Amino acid sequence: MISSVPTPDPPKPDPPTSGFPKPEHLGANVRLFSILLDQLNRLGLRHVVLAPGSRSTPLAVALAHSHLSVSVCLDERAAAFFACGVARRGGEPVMVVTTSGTASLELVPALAEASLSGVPLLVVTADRPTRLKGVSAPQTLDQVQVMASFVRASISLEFAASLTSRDLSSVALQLMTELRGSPNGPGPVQLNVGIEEPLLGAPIGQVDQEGATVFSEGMKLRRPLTPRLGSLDAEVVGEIFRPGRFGWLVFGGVGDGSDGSIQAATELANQLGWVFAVDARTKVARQGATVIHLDLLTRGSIPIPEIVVVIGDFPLARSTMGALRRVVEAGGEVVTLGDRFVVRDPGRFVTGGYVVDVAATLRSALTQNSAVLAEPLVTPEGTQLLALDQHIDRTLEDVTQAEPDSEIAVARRLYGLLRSDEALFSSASMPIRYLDQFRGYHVDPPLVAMNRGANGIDGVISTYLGFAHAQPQQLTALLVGDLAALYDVSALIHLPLPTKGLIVVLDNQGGLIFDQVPPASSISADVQTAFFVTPPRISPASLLEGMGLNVVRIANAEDLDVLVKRARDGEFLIAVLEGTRAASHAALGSLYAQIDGQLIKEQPNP
Ligand SMILES: Cc1ncc(C[n+]2csc(CCOP(=O)(O)OP(=O)(O)O)c2C)c(N)n1
Repeated sequence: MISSVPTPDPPKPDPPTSGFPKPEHLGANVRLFSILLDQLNRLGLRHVVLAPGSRSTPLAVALAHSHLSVSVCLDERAAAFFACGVARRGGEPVMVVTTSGTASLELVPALAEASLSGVPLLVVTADRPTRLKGVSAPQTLDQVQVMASFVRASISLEFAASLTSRDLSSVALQLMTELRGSPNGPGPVQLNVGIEEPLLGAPIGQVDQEGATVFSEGMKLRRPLTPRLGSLDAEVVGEIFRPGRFGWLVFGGVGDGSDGSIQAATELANQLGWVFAVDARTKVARQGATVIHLDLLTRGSIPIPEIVVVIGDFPLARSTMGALRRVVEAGGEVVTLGDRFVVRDPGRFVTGGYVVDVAATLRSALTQNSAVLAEPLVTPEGTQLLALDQHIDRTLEDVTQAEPDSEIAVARRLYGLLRSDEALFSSASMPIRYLDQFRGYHVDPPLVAMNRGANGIDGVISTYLGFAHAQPQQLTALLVGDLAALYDVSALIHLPLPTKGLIVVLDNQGGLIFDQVPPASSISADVQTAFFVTPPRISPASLLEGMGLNVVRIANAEDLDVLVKRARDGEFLIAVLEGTRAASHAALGSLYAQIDGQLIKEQPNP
């Protein structure tokens, strides 16, 4: 289907019948791209985002006649982030198509995000043919080099009559292989296509019958190379998950753990008396041994484990990173397990890492230990941390009940209201910190996601819209700061809007994060405001209202209840909490003081 305006699912126009030739007869270039699309579709491509242009004409025409789902977006930066969002939610590769020149360069921020967070984004950039490179031909620049450090692979093709459907089938296979399973795991890939004039290509019939005119009907489906990982060696598993020592299993950004890793980690932590700690982006209902406030717990002097096994992303919080460093300084281990050949050691203290099938490794540890353990172990450290975690949650509940108009209360309530079939996208900065630190226990939690690869505040709304587009039947919400919202507000002009959507803007008049980072205390208030916080000239609520969107100013967290229900019933709403930086900063300060007080009170005397 085609969506060129911000509506969820505009109808696909009927393919031209009388008066127009069929797409495969429009010209050789259209036919070539149709063959490639067909092959990619057979290998799993379903969705394409197109940014209009001239050099890309045959690609657009082929798309218009394809049976793929196509969204159209003028702004290439937004188009690429949108595609990233669709791919992130759906797990399958998504293609974004641009014309030549600066249009192609606009893809770079989303490519960086896709590269760092392992999203299979296929960027197709139309280009002038090679013979017109370096001779000042208009709208011609190096579109390949600029993307080189972010793509897993880059393929350059010239559309020419000598290309056969067999070649294109092989190119499709190569693209899918790189998108899905190159050694560094899924990630972005570029296809740069040089296109000669006439743009639609030579009239069909005049081209070589052995070449482009051979359509892909009946071609046998081939399979992309797929890396297969196994479990870690039994001996090493036995050494890492040795009963009798205290450890933490720390999961970051693992999603719903559909590979079974979350389930296995829950059971393993329970079996060994370890702590299983998860961030907001790891979807685990509170079961037995799960700690959700590790970032707050590590602010106090809690018992440090002998070993920490980190799966996925490392924590954002300085307090937790400090605690992990102390583990190593005390002679313990911090070990990473992951399914991609990527170095994960942001604090430069990791003592070992393995690229393995994580779920299989955790299950193998469970099996080994169940042979030697008659019943689950109980450790005093594990018991203490779980009790503290629950204590912190009660404090958070009391504080947010008492101050329901705070950003913390709004973030906590939004998370609490959403269900496991729904999703919450978050911007970087304070929104994800609120969710990581203050979200509260949830027996049926939503999927939480963000652009964590590069932590950009650009493209947040676009990615959210793509994330929502991939699951139109379920409500998808966004929690976003005022600057991140304004940065990408044009996405709401160009991209399809969700059928069931809720954007919650925390308008604290600038970047609150800059008050929370250590340099803030040494910078004068004037410089801090003008050079870092940058309060916007326009309030997001008025701007969004002016754009004709359905904006609701909320006064407190409870106002979200009815908005979530309305959005769930099929509306797209924007809720704005208008406050001040000073108030939010003060609320955070007093909450941290209370929690730190609790942690000290709860500690046994040394
Ligand atoms: C593209 C990009 N530019 C700049 C930054 C640096 N940065 C990080 S957070 C932030 C301010 C965010 O403000 P807002 O969205 O209002 O969230 P708040 O800090 O108030 O939670 C900026 C400018 C970034 N991460 N990405």
